[in-house]
Amino acid sequence: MSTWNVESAARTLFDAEASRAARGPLTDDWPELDLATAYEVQDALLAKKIAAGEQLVGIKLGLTSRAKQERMGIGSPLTAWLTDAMVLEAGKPIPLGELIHPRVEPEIVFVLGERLSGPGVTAAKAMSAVKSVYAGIEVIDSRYLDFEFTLPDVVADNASASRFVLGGKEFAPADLDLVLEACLLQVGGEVVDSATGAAVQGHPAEALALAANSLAGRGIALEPGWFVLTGGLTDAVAAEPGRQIVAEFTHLGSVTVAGAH
Ligand code: 0L1
Ligand code: MG
Repeated sequence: MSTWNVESAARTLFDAEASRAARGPLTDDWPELDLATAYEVQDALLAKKIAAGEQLVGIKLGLTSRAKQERMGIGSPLTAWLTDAMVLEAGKPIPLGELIHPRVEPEIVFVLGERLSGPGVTAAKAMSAVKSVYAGIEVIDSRYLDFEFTLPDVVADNASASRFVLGGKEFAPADLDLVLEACLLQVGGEVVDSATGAAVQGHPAEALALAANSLAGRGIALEPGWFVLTGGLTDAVAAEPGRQIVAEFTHLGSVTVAGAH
């Protein structure tokens, strides 16, 4: 019988992040770890962050696009927590010295104006709860060696959440067609990937509805003011010292990050 439990798994992942020491997947040691228990580990990890002084500021979805699902070899979207410690101010370098092996991906980000509570949330209902839309970049940093994990592993690890940056312009949802909103991902001045908002579950509002309905299964509603990262539009690219990465959107504007030297 396994000696692992929710508390020991959460402690292990919390310590791995704090000490910048990647480890093998939890499921190598705890093969019985299932999805429901993995979300309990994720919640216990959040509790540790809050006990350490962080505040909950929203949620992220992960693996909502085919590009991300194919790259990570996992076909199911997932949700995870965002805290204020993950906010990277625009123009600030990615603090590589605090991270393990960060990667960068472009995202469409919502800020909620109303509470959103499943089940039964449709994309239209989800969109009506959105106050603002932003261009965004997420910096992910798996606590597992080489970003290799199963679905329960990555759920337990808070979906590799690490940092996120918002673009400088706020948009009303009614002013945008997010299905057609295009994004070019540029590294060092060269376009390396592109996608439109349709890449995220057909429409980023579908991802938001998915999050509201899946969190409802755990008795959780999405609160006004929360950020919602709807998931990487493209595959992620590695952050390196001085390497400039730009997510340039058609209407949302552009977001630039660079790894600290
Ligand atoms: O890429 C990963 O580490 C998987 C989880 C996060 C994916 C995402 O944020 O879209
Ligand atoms: Mg992401």
